Amino acid sequence: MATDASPLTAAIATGREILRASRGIVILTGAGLSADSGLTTFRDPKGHWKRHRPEDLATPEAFRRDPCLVWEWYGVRRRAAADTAPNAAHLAIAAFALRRDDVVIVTQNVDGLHTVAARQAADERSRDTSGEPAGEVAGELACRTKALPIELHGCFYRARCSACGRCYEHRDRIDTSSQQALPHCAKCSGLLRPDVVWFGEPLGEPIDRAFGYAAQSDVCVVVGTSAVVQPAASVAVVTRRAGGAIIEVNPEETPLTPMSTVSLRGTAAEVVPRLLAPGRRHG
Ligand code: BJW
Ligand code: ZN
Repeated sequence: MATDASPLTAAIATGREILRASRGIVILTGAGLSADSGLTTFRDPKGHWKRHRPEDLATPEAFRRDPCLVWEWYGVRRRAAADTAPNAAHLAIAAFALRRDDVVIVTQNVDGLHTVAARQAADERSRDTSGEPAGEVAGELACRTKALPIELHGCFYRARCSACGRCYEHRDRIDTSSQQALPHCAKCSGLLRPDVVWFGEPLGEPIDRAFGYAAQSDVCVVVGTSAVVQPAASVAVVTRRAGGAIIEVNPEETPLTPMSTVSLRGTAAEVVPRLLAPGRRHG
């Protein structure tokens, strides 16, 4: 019988074996995961930072200087995310987190696609187990929660008051024609900003939680991040320093490659479903 003995297939088999023998798995994701849903990354040749300066769009100073420009950029990105869907890698990650009880998803992405995938995977799973569509029942909600990510850099479907800090779910179209037209706080009338983390801002409680899980995990699976932005990239380093393994999924090398146990050179949608698929001997 012919076998597919490509180096990638062999490396995926090694990765699966590591996962099978592991207890505690952190999955750290970045923009490359959503590239397979058609969203733009930051540092690739067609990435945001090749066309815009981060200082003009992703710092608190930029927002103070020109909030209309910053909201405009987030408006464009929100529309792109709303017009797409989780890809096979998002769905495989969510299904994996639902199957096991020791998986934590940590994302730098602000596009909400992990959350959409969590809902889809939970619906799928409860259809499989009960024969009925899940709907908004408590069990399905509890199940879906297992596949919700720790969002290190926030979420662009939330807005936060730049004066009082109150947070709002915010999916409406944004009128960027003037500062007065931008969304304002219902409580104190302060200007709302996207609830995301810009350069120079602290990541707060989510990074502490992510580091805590990373330190106790046997593996960190790193998908689609250039791993140049700190402290997010250090989540994988924490697992490695605690004696765990890193499995990297990325078409390109990154600063994490030299410390990775397995490097899977392919796209997220191509590799992750194969890495995380259920198997006879796989959790
Ligand atoms: C695929 C694929 C496919 C493509 N499949 N893969 C000097 C040295 C070190 C650190 C610093 C420094 N100077 C300043 C710092 C700190 C700074 C930092 O890290 N800067 C470096 C860039 C130099 N960090 C910060 O400022 C952070 N805060 C902080 O440190 O606070 C300290 C503090 C403490 C106490 C008080 C006050 C402060 C905050 C960082 C915030 C990052 N924000 C952004 C934008 C906002 C969110 C948003 O709008 O989206 O977050 S920047 C941008 O980069 C975004 C991303 O989440 C983040 C990471 O990018 P990511 O996901 O890795 O994407 P790319 O494009 O870089 O990589 C894509 C990868 O996918 C590539 O590798 C491709 O090969 C791959 N790929 N197709 C699989 N199909
Ligand atoms: Zn307010």
